[in-house]
Amino acid sequence: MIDLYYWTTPNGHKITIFLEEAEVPYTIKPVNIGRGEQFEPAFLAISPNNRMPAIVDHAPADGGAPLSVFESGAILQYLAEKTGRFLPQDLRGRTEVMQWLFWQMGGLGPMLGQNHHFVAYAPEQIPYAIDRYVKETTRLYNVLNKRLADREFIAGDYSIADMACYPWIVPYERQRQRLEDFTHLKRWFEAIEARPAVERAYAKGAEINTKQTVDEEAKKILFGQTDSAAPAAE
Ligand SMILES: N[C@@H](CCC(=O)N[C@@H](CS)C(=O)NCC(=O)O)C(=O)O
Repeated sequence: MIDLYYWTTPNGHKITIFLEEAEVPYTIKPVNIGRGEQFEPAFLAISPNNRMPAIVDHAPADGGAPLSVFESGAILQYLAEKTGRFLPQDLRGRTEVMQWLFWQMGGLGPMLGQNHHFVAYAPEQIPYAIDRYVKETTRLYNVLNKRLADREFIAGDYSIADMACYPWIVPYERQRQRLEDFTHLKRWFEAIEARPAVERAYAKGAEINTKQTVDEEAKKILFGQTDSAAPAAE
């Protein structure tokens, strides 16, 4: 029912986690971003920002033509609304989940992405940049740790907010963090890691790609993008 345009990165894993948890039938369409497949016109037609993940729903609720969605937060929201799972319907519960989902999309993801870039991928080690993003990562981990001090999951029951945050904590060592320093975050992380659907999601990823995504060729593609990488307006 759902085509998932996917590669094995934290933003990709968010969606396989949801689909496995909700047991929605889906087909993975691999988009090898390290080889430039995100620039193929057919993919850009559904994801104009040349980023995965994206989905195409062949059976949308309105019964109309196939519907595509890009941006992992929008995809999680769409799938939650479609299935009625992992997003409360009452005003307060829903608002709670959505604000943490947006926190992940606007803060945790982008900042930890910069951490990965300057710690692991940048052609030179820039102490100022490394320090800035490692410290910001620690600050965000602390925010999540505090949030989890008196609750099992980030917002009410297990939700799309947890699914959005978890894959970004998986590379904690590379982000120069120690989970032992964040007691509540560690407990939450280990509980999600042990969920069968999460295990299945990561196993699916391992079937698609066993190599490191960012090799030397990928660096040229991913980090050499200029304004001309975006398709020009007609
Ligand atoms: N805000 C977007 C970010 C997606 C994103 O950055 N995807 C990366 C991999 S994690 C990508 O496709 N990169 C390809 C590129 O940079 O050309 C989302 O959450 O979906």
